[in-house]
Amino acid sequence: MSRFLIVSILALLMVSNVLQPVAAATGTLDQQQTSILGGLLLYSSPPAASYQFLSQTFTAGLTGALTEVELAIGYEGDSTPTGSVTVEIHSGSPTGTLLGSSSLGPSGIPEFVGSAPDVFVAFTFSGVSVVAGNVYAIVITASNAQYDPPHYVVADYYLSDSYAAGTAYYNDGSGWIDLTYDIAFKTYVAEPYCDIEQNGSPIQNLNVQVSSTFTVDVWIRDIPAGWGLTQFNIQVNFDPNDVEFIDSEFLDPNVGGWIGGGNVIEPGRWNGDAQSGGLSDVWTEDRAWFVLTFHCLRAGPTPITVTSPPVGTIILVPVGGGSPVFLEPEPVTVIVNQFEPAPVAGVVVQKNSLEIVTPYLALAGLIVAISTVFVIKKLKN
Ligand SMILES: [Ca+2]
Repeated sequence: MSRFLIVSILALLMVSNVLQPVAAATGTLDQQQTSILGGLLLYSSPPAASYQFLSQTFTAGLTGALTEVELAIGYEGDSTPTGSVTVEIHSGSPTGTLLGSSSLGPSGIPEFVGSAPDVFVAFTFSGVSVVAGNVYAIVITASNAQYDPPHYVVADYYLSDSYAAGTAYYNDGSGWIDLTYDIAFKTYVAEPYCDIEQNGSPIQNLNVQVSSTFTVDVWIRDIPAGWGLTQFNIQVNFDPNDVEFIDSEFLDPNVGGWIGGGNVIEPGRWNGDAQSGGLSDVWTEDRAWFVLTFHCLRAGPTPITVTSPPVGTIILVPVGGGSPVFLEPEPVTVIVNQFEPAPVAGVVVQKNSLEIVTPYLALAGLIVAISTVFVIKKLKN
């Protein structure tokens, strides 16, 4: 009988289902298996003459940045282990491509008493993207952590297939062996979302002087590493009684055969789209793609909402080829507060038509050129 089975069977004697959350995670809870009935020993005796490494596969339910993996992990024994624990994310299987890793030293992993650890410990990640429907492996290794106590234990739900979309593995040097049951884990994913910013900071309100113009720059930003933009479709909705659309410009990158354009397709709705010349001509950097110019018609608040159309149409493909993902950020709205200009030289300036903009601006010597930025972000705070 191998050592991991010994640990699991001992742990069966005491059942634990008390789950204590740690500090609120960044991102949305995606996949989880939180039943605990035992534990698997995690160790690597120096100089790694013997070891037992662990893995749990999962199928992502959300597309975005994997921000955290939580494991119910702890140590037991009379003293603190000296080794650290590393959690890696691999694509497909424990031997698949390494996507990222996160480590905690002994001080970051709590002691437990009883059958199995039941406190979930967060391992944080950056730069790891997951796609809904794809399988990933959480690979858990320990450095300089011994078999004898004090040692690390990772909680599991012994002998039950409690998570259908993945499985636990162990590796003691003879390869990854499917345990057919599951480790306790949680994954958190930050989905792409829209943001409206001014000078780099998110805003909900924008103050603009009536009869002035303002611009809306449409950016797509924070494209995940390893992915490229190949096509997108964005709409900007506004009240044509409050603001007047003047024009929009497609900011052609002049590489990759990109074509794009934008128009008002119905009153109060501007639609812009662009696509690369081919799947190998993807765009990977932060970039503004359109600039829209509006004219304020009358005083008062008015919403401007940026959306992606009903079907997810910000399309990314893996650099080098692969299946596309279709991102669909939630709409975002900014309230434009249009205010009356102060009288200039004792004359109340007229408003409400485009024609007066130029003389007014010339007279007052003022121009309100507020650049508002629409971005697709990877991480939600
Ligand atoms: Ca399973």
